[in-house]
Amino acid sequence: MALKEAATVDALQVFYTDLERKHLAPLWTATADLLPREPKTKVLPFLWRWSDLWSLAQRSGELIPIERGGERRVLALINPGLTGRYRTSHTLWAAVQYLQPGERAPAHRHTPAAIRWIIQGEGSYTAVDGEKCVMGRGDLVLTPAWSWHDHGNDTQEPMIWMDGLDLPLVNDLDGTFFEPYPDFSQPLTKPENDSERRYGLGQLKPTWEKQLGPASPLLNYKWNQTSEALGRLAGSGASPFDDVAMEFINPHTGGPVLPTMACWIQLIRPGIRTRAHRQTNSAVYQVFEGSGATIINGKRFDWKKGDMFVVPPWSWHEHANPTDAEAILFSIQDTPVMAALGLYREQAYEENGGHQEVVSTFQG
Ligand code: GTQ
Ligand code: FE2
Repeated sequence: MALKEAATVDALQVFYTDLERKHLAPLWTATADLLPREPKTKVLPFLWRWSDLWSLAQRSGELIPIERGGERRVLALINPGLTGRYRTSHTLWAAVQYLQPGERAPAHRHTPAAIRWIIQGEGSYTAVDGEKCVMGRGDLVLTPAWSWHDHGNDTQEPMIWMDGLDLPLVNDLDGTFFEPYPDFSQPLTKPENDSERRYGLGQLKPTWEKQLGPASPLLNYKWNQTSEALGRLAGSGASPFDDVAMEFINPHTGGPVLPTMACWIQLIRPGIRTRAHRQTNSAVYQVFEGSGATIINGKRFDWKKGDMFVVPPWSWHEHANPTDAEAILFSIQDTPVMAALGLYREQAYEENGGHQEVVSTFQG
C-alpha cells in the first residue's frame, strides 16, 4: 500500500510497533498469505516403501514392548513438508501398527476417530465398545470417536495394519480428549462380530435400529464383500479419473463411514491410465495389490504392493497401471470435512489430453 501524503516512513514504523505491542495486526501487509488465490499447502506428495515399513515395524517388535502408557506399537508416516508435526497430511495421521503373536494393546478411547486397514495376517482382533471384531487381510475396521478399543493377536503370525486417524485435524481444533480404560482390556459384552451380523450385507438393516451417531454402525467391512463389489462394478463402469473406485458407506446414510474420513477402494485395471484431476481434500493411499504409478503435480511415484503414499490437497494426480495384473488401492480421505464446510471442490486437468507431463520421478 502506498503511504498517504501526510505519513512519513518513520511514523509508519512507530505505528506498526504500536500495533504489535497492542496485539493487533494490519491486514494489508498479510493479504497475499491469508488469501491466496487458491490453496497453498505445505503438505508434500511422498511415498513410503513397503520394504522399509515392514522391516522397521519388525525391528520395533524386537525392541519395544506394548505397555500401558506407550499404548500402541505404531510407526507414523511423517510428511516431509510437516516435519515435527506428527501428520501424514495436514489433517490425516496414517501409520502402520505391528502386533506379534500373543500380544495385546490396552483399551482406551479418544475423540479422534480411527480406521484399521488390514495389510497382513488373519484372525487377530480389535474390540470396539464391547464387540470383538475379528480381522483379516483387506478388512476395514472402524473405531469411531470416543469408542473404547483394544487390540489383540491370538494367532501364530505377526499382524500389521494401516491406521488412519483424523488426529491432526482434531488436535488443531483443540478437540482431543483421551481416556485409558480402567483395566488393560475391556469386557466383551456383545456377540462376536455383532455389527457385521446386523449390517454386514449392506442392502438390508434391522428395522428397530435407530441411527445413534454420525459414524457408521457397521464396524468391520469384510474383504470378501469389498472384493466382490469391486469385481461387479468393473463389469459395469468406471471413473475416467479414478477407474473402478468405490467408497465404503455408512449403511444408515449412504455417506462416509466417519464424519471426518471417507474410505475408498479402487481397482486400477491393467493398461489403464486415468485422467488427471485435483480436489481440495487430501488422501493417503495403501497399495493393496499390484503395481503401477501415480503422477502427482508432474512427479511420478512408482508404487508396488504394500507401499503407502500421500496426495496433498489441490494437487493434480492421475493413476497408471502399465502391468497386465490388477492393481488395488485403498485410501483414506478428509473429503467429508471439506464437504461439510462447503469447501469441497474438484477440477479436471484439461491440457494435454487430460494427462500431466512427467517432469521428475520420486526416488525417496
Ligand atoms: O490403535 O488405538 O495409530 O490410539 C494412533 C493412536 C493407533 C490405536 C494410532 C491410537 C491408535
Ligand atoms: Fe486408539
